[in-house]
Amino acid sequence: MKARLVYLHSLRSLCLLLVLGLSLSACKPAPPKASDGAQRYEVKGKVVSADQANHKVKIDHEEIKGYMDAMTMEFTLLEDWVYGELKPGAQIQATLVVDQGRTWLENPVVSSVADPSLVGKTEESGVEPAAGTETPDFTLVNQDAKKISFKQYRGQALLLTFIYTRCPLPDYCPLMSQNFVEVNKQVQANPALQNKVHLLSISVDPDFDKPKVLRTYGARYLGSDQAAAFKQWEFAAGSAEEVKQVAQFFGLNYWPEKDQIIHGLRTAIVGPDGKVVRVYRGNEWKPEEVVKDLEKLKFS
Ligand SMILES: [Cu+2]
Repeated sequence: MKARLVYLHSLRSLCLLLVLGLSLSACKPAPPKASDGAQRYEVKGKVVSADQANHKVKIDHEEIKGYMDAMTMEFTLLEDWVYGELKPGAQIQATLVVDQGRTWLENPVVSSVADPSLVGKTEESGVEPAAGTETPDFTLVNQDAKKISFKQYRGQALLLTFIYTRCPLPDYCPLMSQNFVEVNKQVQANPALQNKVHLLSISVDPDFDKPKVLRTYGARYLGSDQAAAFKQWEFAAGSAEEVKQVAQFFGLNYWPEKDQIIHGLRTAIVGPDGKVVRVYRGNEWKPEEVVKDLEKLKFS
């Protein structure tokens, strides 16, 4: 899981670094020429420290398949241009070349994405509303650029969660959306819940997640009959202030960092009476659990 995560982070900065790498290639010291017998391994890990003068970077790396176990060690890295990016905690991915007793890193891809453990920290700080708390009539803007307000869902259960479309962490927003797909499937297949549950994914990145972006994102998760599906499951943002208010109410903290949003996770059921039923923290809740909670609700 961790490997996938680093990989995705790296992909995001790959293009940028390629451009940067090319434009600066004139002043880049040439890495040693590897012989035909050189072996190459993928290294992924976290930068511990970097020493540009000596061209060394200390990396807390994952297992290097076929070469060594996970550990913290120093590697030779000759590309000067990359040192500006090598802040402690940055994610790094590179190819380790082992050639006639010498080793060095090639093709480094660095992402200064905040440490995913930061995301975990945001989980602890927010305070959720207690069950029974009346939900204010928040307003947002959905994927069709239509204003929506929480009151319009009265009479139905509202299952909401927070995401943002560019989220690169598979265990976070993409998982929430995948879970919603599953909940929605079970709800539609359940006569007691069909048409009684409305799903709402709220973006914490309203500057980027305009209606069109949300619509495209939603379409990825909805079935073929999208017109009907968007009626059951909306994707919304709004002004930064509108989003903030909803998030704060549900105890969700988030803040932008570079082109990412550092955020916790909150998923909540608001009952047909507009009162909070339950708030799930983090990413460990299961679709079945939510469906069970939905089944306990009384619909008039
Ligand atoms: Cu996310």
